[in-house]
Amino acid sequence: MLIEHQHPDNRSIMVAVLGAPNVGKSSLINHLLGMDLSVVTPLPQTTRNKIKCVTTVDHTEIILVDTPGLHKSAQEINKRYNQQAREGVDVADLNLLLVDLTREVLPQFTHFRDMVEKELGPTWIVFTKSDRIEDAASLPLAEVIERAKEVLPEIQKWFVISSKTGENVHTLTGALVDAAQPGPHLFPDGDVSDKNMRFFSAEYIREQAFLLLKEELPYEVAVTIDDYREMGADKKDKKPSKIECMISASIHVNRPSQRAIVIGGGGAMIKEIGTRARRKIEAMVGGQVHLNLHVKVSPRWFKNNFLLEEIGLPRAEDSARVWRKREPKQSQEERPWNP
Ligand SMILES: Nc1nc2c(ncn2[C@@H]2O[C@H](COP(=O)(O)OP(=O)(O)OP(=O)(O)O)[C@@H](O)[C@H]2O)c(=O)[nH]1
Ligand SMILES: [Mg+2]
Repeated sequence: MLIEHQHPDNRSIMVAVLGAPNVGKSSLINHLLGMDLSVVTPLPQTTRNKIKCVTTVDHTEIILVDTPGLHKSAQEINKRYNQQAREGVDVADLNLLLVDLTREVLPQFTHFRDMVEKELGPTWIVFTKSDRIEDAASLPLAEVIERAKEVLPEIQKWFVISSKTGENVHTLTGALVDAAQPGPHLFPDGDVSDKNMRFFSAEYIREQAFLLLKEELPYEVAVTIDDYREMGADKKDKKPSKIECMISASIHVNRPSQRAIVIGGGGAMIKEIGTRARRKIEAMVGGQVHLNLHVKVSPRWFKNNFLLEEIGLPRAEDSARVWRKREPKQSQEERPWNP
C-alpha cells in the first residue's frame, strides 16, 4: 500500500534490531518509540515474532523491526523464532546488532555470525546496558570493534547506549535519521506497527504470564485470541470517543498440572494475569475492555503447526519436515494501533 500525497521531504529507513536473547532489543525499540509497545521481561526469549515498530522524526520515518533473540536450538519452535529474526535482515536497509555489555562481548559477534546465515547489509553495533557498567567510557571498545570486524566486515559504526537512562539514544536516533533515504513513508501517519491490536492483546496477556509465572512455565505458554470485537470504533474515525472491546483469549499450556498453576488457588493467578493485561490493553484501545481468559491444555502445542501458524510462526527454512499451511483466520480489516 502506498500512501498518496506524500510530503516531498519525506524520508524512510527500515532497521532490523538483532542480537542474542535478552540483550535489550525490545527495550531499545520502546525507548526510541517513547512507548511500551513491544513486550519486555527479564526472561530471555520474550519476543517471539518479528514486529515492525514505527516512529517518525520530522519527515523521517524510522521502521524498527523487533526480532526474537537468535539462539542455537534443534527444537522446531526455536527454529521458527530464528527464522523470524533472519527475515528481519531480509527486509532491512540497515542492521543494528545489539551487544550486551554485561556479558563477554566478543563471543556475541561470533555467535551472531554463526546464527544469522544471511548476507548482511550495512551493520551498526549498539553496546547496551551501559548503566550497569561502572565506567563504560574506559572500556577498550574501539579495539573490540576492530577484532569484531574480522568476523563481521559489514560493521560501519558503533554506539554505547542505555535504554534505562536514555544515555546516547539520541545520538543513535540522529544517526538513523541521517542514514534514511529520501522516499515515501510506508506507514500511514500515526500507525505504530504492522501488527494490529488483536496481536498486541495476545502479547500483553503473554507478558503478564511471563512476569507472574515461575521457572520454565512461561516458555510453555502461548496465547491465542478466540474472539476480538470492538464496539463504538468507527473505522473511519481514528479517535473514537467511546470504545468497548470484548476479547476472548486462550492461554495454552502443555500439561494439566500447568493448567492448575496458571489458574492458581481460587483462580487468583488467572485473575491477576487478566487484570494486569486488561489495563495495558485498555490503554492501547483507548476504551473499556472485557477480557475473558481460558486456560487450555494443548499437549505439545510448540510442535503443533496450526497453533504455531496462528501465533505468527510459519515454518522455517530448516523446519524438520514440510508443514501444511492454514489460511489466515484473522481479518486484515482490524484497526491498527494508531494512538
Ligand atoms: N539496566 C538495564 N537493563 C536493561 C537495559 N536494556 C534492557 N534491559 C533489561 O534487560 C532485560 C531484557 O530486555 P529486553 O528488551 O526484553 O531484551 P530483548 O533483547 O528484547 O530480549 P528477547 O526478546 O528475549 O530476545 C529486561 O529486564 C530489561 O529491563 C538497559 O539499558 N539497562
Ligand atoms: Mg525482545
